[in-house]
Amino acid sequence: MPTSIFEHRPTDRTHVTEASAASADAAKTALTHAALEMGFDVVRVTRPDAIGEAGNRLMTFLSEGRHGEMAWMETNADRRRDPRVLWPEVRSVIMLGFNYGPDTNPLDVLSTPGRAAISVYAKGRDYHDVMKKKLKELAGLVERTTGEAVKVFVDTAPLMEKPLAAAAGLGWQGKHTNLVSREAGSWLFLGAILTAAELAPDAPEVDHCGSCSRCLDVCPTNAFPGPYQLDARRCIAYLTIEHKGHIAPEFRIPMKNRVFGCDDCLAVCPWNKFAAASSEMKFAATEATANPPLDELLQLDDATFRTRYAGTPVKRTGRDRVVRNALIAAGNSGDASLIPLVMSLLSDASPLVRAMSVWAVRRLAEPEVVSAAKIASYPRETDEAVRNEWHIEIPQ
Ligand code: B12
Ligand code: SF4
Ligand code: SF4
Repeated sequence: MPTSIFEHRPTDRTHVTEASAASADAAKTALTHAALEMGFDVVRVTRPDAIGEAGNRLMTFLSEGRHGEMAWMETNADRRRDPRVLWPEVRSVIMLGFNYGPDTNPLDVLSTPGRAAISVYAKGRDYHDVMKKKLKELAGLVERTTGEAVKVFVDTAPLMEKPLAAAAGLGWQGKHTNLVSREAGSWLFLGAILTAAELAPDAPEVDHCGSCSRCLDVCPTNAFPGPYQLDARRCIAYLTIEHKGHIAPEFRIPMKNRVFGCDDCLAVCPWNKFAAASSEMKFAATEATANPPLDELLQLDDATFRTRYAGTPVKRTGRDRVVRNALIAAGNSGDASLIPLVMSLLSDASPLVRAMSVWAVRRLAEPEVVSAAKIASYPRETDEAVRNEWHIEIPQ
C-alpha cells in the first residue's frame, strides 16, 4: 500500500489547507526531481480546464473532415476535448516533455533518392513504450506523495496533449501546430499524467512564432490551410503512416523519398538552434531505421519486416504500407537499377503494393519495358484500382 501524506490529517480547517498546499508543493518538487532524473527534459502542471478554445477547434477540425480516416479521433471527441469528461476526478494535469532531437539534419536524406527517409520520431524504440514505463513510475510517486488517484497517458488516450502542454508552459503551439520549446525546439515527445491531487499550476508559454512562416512555406504537400491549422489528409506523416488505402497521385511526387513520416516543418523551425541531440540511447537509429536503401525495403516479406522493425513505430504500419511507400520513393528515385525489384512486386499479394509497383514501373522504365510489363500483368489483374494505375497520367 502506498503511504499517503494525508494519513495524519489535522482537524483544523486552516491547517488542512496549508498542510495540503505544503504537501502538494513537496509532491511537485519530488515529482520534478524524479522526472528530470529519469531523463525527461521538462515537467510542468496545468488545470484540466486550461485549454481554452482547443476543444472547439478540435470539433471544427473534425467537422471539416481534416482527420481523414482517423475515425478514432471522432468516436472519442467528447473525452478528447475535455479531460474532465475523460476522467471526472481529475484536478491537475502533469505534462512532460522528452527531447528526441536528432544528431544530424533530418532533411539531408532528401537529396539521397536511393535511400528511404524515415522520420526522426520513428528511428528509435517506440516512444510509447519508452515513455510509458517512466510515466508509470512517476505516477506511482505522485500517488504515494499525494495519496490521490492518478492516470497515465501517452498518445494512446484521447487527450489534447499539445494544448495541455502549452497551457502548462512547456512551449507554445507553433504555426506547424506542434509544440515548440525555447530549449528543445520542435523535438519534444509529450506525455501526460492526470491526478486527482490539487497541484499548483504553472504559467503558460507565449507564442514566439512572430512573423516567421518557414514551416508553412516548406510543406511539400500544402497541408496547412492556414497558420496553426493542419489538414491531416494532405500531410505526408498521415499519408505514409495512418492512411490505409492508395495514396492519391497528386501527393506521390512531392513525397520524394519520404517513406515513413515527415520532418520538414519541424526541421526548419529557427527555434531548433537551441536544441541538443537526445541523450536517450533508446531513441537512436538502428540499421533498419537509419534511412535504409530502397532496394532493401522492396525485398521485405511480412516475416522479415516484423523481425526488422520489432519495437519501432514502423512496425505498427505493417509491411504492405511500408512497401507501398517505398515503391513511391523508387518511382521518384530515377534509379533504373530498381526496375527488376519493382517489377517483381507487380504480382504481390497486396493490391496496395501492386498498384504502386505499376506507378513506379511507369515512372522508371522505358516505354517498351512498360508495354511488356503491362501485357504480362494487366490481363490477370482483378483489382479495379490496380488496373486503373495503368491508365492514369504519369508526369515525368
Ligand atoms: C492525430 C495526430 C497526428 C495527425 C494529425 C496532426 C495534427 N496536427 O493534428 C498526423 C498523423 C498528421 C500527425 C503527424 C505528426 N505527429 Co502526431 N499526433 C496526433 C495526436 C494523436 C492527436 C493530435 C490532435 O489532437 N489533433 C487535432 C487538432 C485539432 O489538434 P491540434 O493539432 O492541437 O490543433 C490545434 C491548432 O490547429 C489550433 N488552431 C486551429 N485553428 C486555429 C486558429 C488560430 C488563430 C490559432 C492561434 C490556433 C488554431 O487549435 C487546435 C487545438 O489546439 C497527438 C497525440 C495527442 N494525443 O495529442 C500526436 C502528436 C501531436 N504527434 C506528434 C508528432 C511527433 C507528429 C509528427 C512530427 C510525426 C512525424 N515526424 O511524422 C507529425 C507532425 C505533423 C504536423 N505538422 O502536425 C507529437 C507532437 C509533439 C510536439 N512537440 O508537439 C504528438 C503530441 C505525440 C506525442 N505524444 O508526442 N499526428
Ligand atoms: S509533416 Fe511534412 S507534410 Fe506534414 S505538415 Fe509538416 S511539412 Fe507538411
Ligand atoms: S518555423 Fe517559424 S512559424 Fe513555424 S513553428 Fe517555428 S517559429 Fe513558428
